[in-house]
Amino acid sequence: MPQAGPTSRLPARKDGRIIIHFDYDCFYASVFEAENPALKSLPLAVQQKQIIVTCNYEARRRGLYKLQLVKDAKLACPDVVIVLGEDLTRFRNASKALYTFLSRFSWNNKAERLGFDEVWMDVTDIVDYNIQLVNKNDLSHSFFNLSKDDPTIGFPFDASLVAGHVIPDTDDGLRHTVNAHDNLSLRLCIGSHLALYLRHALEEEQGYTSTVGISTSKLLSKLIGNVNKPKGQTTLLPPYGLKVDHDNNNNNVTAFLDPHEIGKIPNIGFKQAQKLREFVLGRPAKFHAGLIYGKTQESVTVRDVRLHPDMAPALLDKVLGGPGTPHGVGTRIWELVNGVDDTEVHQAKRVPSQISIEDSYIRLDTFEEATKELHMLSMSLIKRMHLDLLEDEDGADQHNAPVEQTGQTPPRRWLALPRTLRLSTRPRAAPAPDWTRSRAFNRISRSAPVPGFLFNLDESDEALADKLVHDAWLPLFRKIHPEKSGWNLSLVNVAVTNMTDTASDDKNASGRDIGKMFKMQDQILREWRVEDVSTTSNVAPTSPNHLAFVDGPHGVENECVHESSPNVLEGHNWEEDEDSAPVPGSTCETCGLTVPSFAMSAHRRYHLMGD
Ligand code: DGT
Ligand code: MG
Repeated sequence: MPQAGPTSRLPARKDGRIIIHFDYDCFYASVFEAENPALKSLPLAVQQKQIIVTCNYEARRRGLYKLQLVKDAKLACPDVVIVLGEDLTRFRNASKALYTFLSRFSWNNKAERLGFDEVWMDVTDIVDYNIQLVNKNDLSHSFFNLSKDDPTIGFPFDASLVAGHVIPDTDDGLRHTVNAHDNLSLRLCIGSHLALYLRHALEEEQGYTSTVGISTSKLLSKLIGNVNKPKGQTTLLPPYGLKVDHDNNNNNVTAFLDPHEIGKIPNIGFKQAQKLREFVLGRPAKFHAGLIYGKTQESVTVRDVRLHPDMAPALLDKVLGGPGTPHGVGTRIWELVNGVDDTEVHQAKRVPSQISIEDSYIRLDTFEEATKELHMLSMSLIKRMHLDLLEDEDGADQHNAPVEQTGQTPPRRWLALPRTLRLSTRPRAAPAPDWTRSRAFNRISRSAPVPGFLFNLDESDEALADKLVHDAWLPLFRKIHPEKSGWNLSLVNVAVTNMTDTASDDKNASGRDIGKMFKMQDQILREWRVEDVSTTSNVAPTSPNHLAFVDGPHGVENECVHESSPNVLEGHNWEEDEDSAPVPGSTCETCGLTVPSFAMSAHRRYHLMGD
């Protein structure tokens, strides 16, 4: 029996934190502009395959938009400058540099990236420190301390007025005046000034503009930021209210969230949103109509779900449940539609939990071609390993320490050592007798221990890649595809996973001295030995479908799921970052393009608009 009444079970919202969410404006285009500022005044678009993945605001002013077909973009704006964005290295590096820049302002190190272009910072400690220092009788003449140790580091600010936009809007369009005796109001106001400072610092010192949201959770800060794009910031004002009521009196959180289409709520996945639409409408939602955000009768809002009769976690469990559904899904969704999100902003990770490189192919069906592709992927993998997992002996990591002008590479050491290699392929299904081809999403994977030579820094990348292909990838490949021909691959992914941190001094770390490590290599590798794992080995298939390994939210591997599992392509997940998710990401069911996981929902909307 579902528990009764939307007002009877109210999730508690903790408003103790102040969280800032950053989304860089037209990120890929901005990376090219930062490299070549002359591009700033031109309409600039970044192309991947046949799609404009993003464009700068000059291009948007001239009618271009994200995820437009290249041919349409050229028609709309014949003088558009198009740059190729297939190689993600420059975006990854820019993303890391910006993240490092922002993290330096953090005191508690709680700065977390989502994909390449979003960052959350939990600035509760900085705000709480500063609130003690403001004079409540003279808020306008405040000084923001950016350091606890040095009171001269910071900036003057007016703590009586929130910086930037607010929701709800002020009636007179003027800046919102803070009630000095409302603690949450003052804390959010202090957070808004820090956000303004950081936004300007990002622009002036790094050349990137951003769109920022300020609230008390990851969910609310991300969504409120979207309200004023680009180069804007928005604070969700109190009262946040713990009471759910139909008219949203005294509750700016539900008043703000309620009009959102249910599929727009981060962490509510694509298929979950479809189930919720169906449930509220009482009939299957028309797939296409239901997904054009805010424009059709199929649009089901947060309010429709939240205030549905009998709405409660147990009912949501029933609506969303099924095989493979994570435990507690009903409670989680119930909380989200009520604006409750207590998930933490994770502390910065020094090293990724896995490094994964992949490419997709129209046709890859010969052993020779596969060998060539594996070599290319290995070269990228080795370069990424060196960038992300090595630091100079003096402690600078490779992103901040380009090779010296002298050409001499300073001595380097490994920050972390991956223990497992994983090869995945995605075969295309054979055509049916009528020559139609069903779309295949299932990957097949095999794993093996990382061979010790991969950590040898004296060999060239080329030589290492060659050895890796012959000693590791090809044996795994033959296990996945024992036949010399007869297959056709749409994707190949190579990855190193299962990182062992060598940088910390605790007793679990393997020690950071690479010289010592090589001496101990055999011993260490024996300890790491991982048996070759087959995707089908630990779960008996219940259908003729292949089983595939997918990457879990924490870069967890070797989770077996069916091709049709609802979790494979579910929407945004806070826990996912660009390093732990395979790059570029998941496969679009419609066009087969590989899209970064964080961008998948936007990509799907693109198809729906175009169809
Ligand atoms: P914004 O935030 O609206 O000013 O524009 P962007 O370009 O920052 O867009 P955002 O934040 O949705 O995505 C960040 C980057 O991710 C973007 O610059 C390009 C890439 N991206 C976004 N959507 C897709 C997609 O569907 N496919 C691919 N391949 N890349 C995408
Ligand atoms: Mg962006």
